[in-house]
Amino acid sequence: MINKPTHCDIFCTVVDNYGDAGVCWRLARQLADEYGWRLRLWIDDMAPLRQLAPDYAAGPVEVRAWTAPWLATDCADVVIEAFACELPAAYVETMAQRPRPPVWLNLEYLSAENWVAGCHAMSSPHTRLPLLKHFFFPGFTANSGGLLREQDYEARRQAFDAKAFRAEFGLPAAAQDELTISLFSYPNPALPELMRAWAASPRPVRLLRPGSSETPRSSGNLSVHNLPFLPQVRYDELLWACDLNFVRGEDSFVRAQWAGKPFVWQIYPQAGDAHQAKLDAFLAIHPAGPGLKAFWQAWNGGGTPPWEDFAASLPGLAAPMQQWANELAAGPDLASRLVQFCIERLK
Ligand code: TRH
Repeated sequence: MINKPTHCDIFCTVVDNYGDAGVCWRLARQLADEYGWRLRLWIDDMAPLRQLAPDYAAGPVEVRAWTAPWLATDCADVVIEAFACELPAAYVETMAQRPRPPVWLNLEYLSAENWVAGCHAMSSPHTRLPLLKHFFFPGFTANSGGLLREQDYEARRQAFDAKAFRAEFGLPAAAQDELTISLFSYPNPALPELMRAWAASPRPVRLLRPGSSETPRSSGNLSVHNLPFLPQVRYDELLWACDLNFVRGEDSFVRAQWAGKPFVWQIYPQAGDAHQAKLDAFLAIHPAGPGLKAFWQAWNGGGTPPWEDFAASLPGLAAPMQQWANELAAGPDLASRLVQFCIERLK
């Protein structure tokens, strides 16, 4: 009888960009670091991981290439398939051959939509084998799977030295009224107009673009700097160093919330505008007022983002953003909910 799961396999297929690898790596690292689980991360494309975690080979997670055809391997106590990727058929057979089947989880995408609470932790039996798959939904409420957040997050944030960070990347010390902004976005037709608004802004705007290969074009009151694509642990530092963060997708969106600073989310666009419901659902639960909501809607395809109004609302956003982060952080994080979920099923 297994009392404590110690061995976990996470399977990740990289669909595009960094989010699939980013979420899987973050979870794998946390389960290994904080719970002492023996982690294998099976991933079908190493390229994003090399950027997110250049030192991934140093452990504690064992990163394995997910090859086709699949090479037979033993099966873990806990098996996590990320974002409904399909496990190798031979591995599933191995799962079914264990005297006690593993806890099998499908880690889903994050959404603030109401239906998440009803679907989180639901199970579905395998059509042929004696296996049960559970759906694990990240989310913002107590009856969801929660959000990824490391136990040492607050300590790292407290220890962060913004001046040293700026110096390391060759940025001048922040002028008194400067607005430092980070920008991580999908191609966005609203950006050129926003850059014009920044150039014409009465306050100096310093725009930091991690991982950008575009020629930086400073003009008027806008200074643009390209930064390297930072290792994942250091991306938090960039968010802490800025007054306003533009983020996208899933993982950077969550990190911007932990940073407790004003942020603008560009949601991952889906066919048929399916993402709009997801955006609306988050805006409905977020406490920031109409200024932020109008700007976000515009940034996500709803016209020209009203920069002047939004800039005027920024000082008033500091408190609600931090309060939102505090409220979310008061609940258990995703890894601890997941561990608890597995322990209950392996008793
Ligand atoms: O890269 P993303 O757009 O990822 C995705 C994918 O498109 C995925 O298919 C989709 O399903 C998902 O979004 C919703 O955005 P995301 O999720 O923010 O992932 C980016 C990761 O890259 C995140 O872990 C933060 C990290 N990052 C760094 O580590 N350093 C950097 O310099 C930057 C800019 C990001």
